[in-house]
Amino acid sequence: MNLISKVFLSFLLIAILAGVAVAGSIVSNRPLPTNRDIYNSDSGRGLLDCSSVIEVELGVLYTMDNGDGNSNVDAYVGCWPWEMTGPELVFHAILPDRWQITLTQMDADVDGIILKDVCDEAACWYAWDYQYVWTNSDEPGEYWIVIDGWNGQSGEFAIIFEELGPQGPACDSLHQPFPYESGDIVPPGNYEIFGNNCGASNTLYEFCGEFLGLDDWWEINLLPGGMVEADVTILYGDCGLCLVEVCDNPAEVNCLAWVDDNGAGSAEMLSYTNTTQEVKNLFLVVDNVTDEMDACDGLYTGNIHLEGEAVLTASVSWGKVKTLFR
Ligand SMILES: [Ca+2]
Ligand SMILES: [Ca+2]
Ligand SMILES: [Ca+2]
Ligand SMILES: [Ca+2]
Repeated sequence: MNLISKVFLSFLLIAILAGVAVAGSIVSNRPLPTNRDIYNSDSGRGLLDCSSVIEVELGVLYTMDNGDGNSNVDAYVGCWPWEMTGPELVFHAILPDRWQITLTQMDADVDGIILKDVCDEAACWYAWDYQYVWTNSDEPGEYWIVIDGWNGQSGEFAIIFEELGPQGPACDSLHQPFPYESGDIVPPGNYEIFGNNCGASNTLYEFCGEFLGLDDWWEINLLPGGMVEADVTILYGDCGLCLVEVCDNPAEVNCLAWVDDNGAGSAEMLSYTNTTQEVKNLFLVVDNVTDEMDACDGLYTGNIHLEGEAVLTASVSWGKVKTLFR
């Protein structure tokens, strides 16, 4: 209940505050506060110490301790429901069109609070618990990023600010589900997959089910007679699956199968048998069912079950694939 509540609330906050310009991966076992006064109160404005901010250089990993900062702000009113009674460190950044901030917790549970245009806790634009936060539309500008300790905590953390390039076509960002070398025959079996559709592109939104969310792509080359069965769950969102034959031109994807039978948090399953005499170059598309273009709900898990054989004809390097598992 706690996890779901937090995620739900977090995305509600995103929608209210940021117009879904920022997509984040917010996952935590931390319970929601029982005292909501801190979230709704008027107290705690204008207290943030902006006199000694850390100037950000893109691409540099900062390993720091918020215990070196002052503890002036306990609440980010109307923006983040948790009591942030630990000390604050404030970063100042001029960010490019598309960017990503990665926060790694080490000794303590600190959170990131993004202030836009002005260094004032009342200007809270977005906040997140851990991992990375990135933009899926252009949001250049001047930001202050506060690293504050939840529940009085302080300790070491690492943070890096990076520029994201423009989103490429799906063919540039394929995942390979099988742990083999290019050209190997892949034996029957069950292969686990996981990913995060936030940060993916939205290549497929028509022609194969109307799936407006961001979509993540997996490549499967099926030998004649081979059968593939996929089940995938977007943990906190509504999953849709497509199986298509082309990754570079959405208008020619030739949709072989698609499914959206169940709601948020539930698995979707589809299967396909290659009844031709040719190797079929297939792409499993994990998509997000949403009313909003380019929305995403993040983490997903699933399985690709193979009967008969596939062959790995990797069209992208493992290096590129690995970068997707940041
Ligand atoms: Ca604080
Ligand atoms: Ca945290
Ligand atoms: Ca889509
Ligand atoms: Ca669904």
